[in-house]
Amino acid sequence: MTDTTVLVLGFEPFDKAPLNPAWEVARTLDGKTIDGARIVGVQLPCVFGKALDALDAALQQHRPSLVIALGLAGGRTALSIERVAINVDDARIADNAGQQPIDVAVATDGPAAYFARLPIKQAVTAMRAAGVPAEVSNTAGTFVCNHVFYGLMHRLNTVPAWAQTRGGFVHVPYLPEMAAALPGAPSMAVETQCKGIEALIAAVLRHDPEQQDLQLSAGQLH
Ligand code: PCA
Repeated sequence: MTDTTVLVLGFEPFDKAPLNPAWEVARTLDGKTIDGARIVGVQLPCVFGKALDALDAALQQHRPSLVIALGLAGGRTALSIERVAINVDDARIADNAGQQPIDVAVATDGPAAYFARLPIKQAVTAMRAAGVPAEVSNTAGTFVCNHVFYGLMHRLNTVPAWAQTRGGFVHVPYLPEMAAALPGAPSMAVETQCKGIEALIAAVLRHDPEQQDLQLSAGQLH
């Protein structure tokens, strides 16, 4: 038996879309085991504030060693591991509860930004080695995804219980069935997205947190 739990969070559909690949991946991975670690998939509401309440409940219930939050970024061509979360909500559209905060802090007592607590370049290398398009992204936007990413990193950095917990955020492309209605839009099958997230989780679990991430430039990542 293992006591290592990996929490994979995936948003519910938003902006009138019927599906969100983030949740499709999280629910597909729920219950799997990777290198002895148990995956728990949890859905997040696409609602400012409520999404962080759901994150808090999931952290309390599952006490994970690793948290990977997933969200859709339509238009991306690869799984995008986010490097940095910023302390601002600035919504381009309303969330699923009709809220549209403009230039509001995620946490009034928090710093401007947090980096992901993940070896992001090691993870990109592992995902590509598994045959899945992956990249480092330097912006998670300013909508509910960045809100959750920042909220997650704020908790990992300020709550003693989560001082050793690793975590970060991955934006995922449209599913092919979504892109079929959006001619020209890039997409990735849910099976491929799952394979990439599994490779990321395995790479993070194998990585010694005391060790530096790979020092590779974008051109050297392979
Ligand atoms: N993507 C949105 C919010 C929920 C999701 O899956 C975002 O990128 O902020």
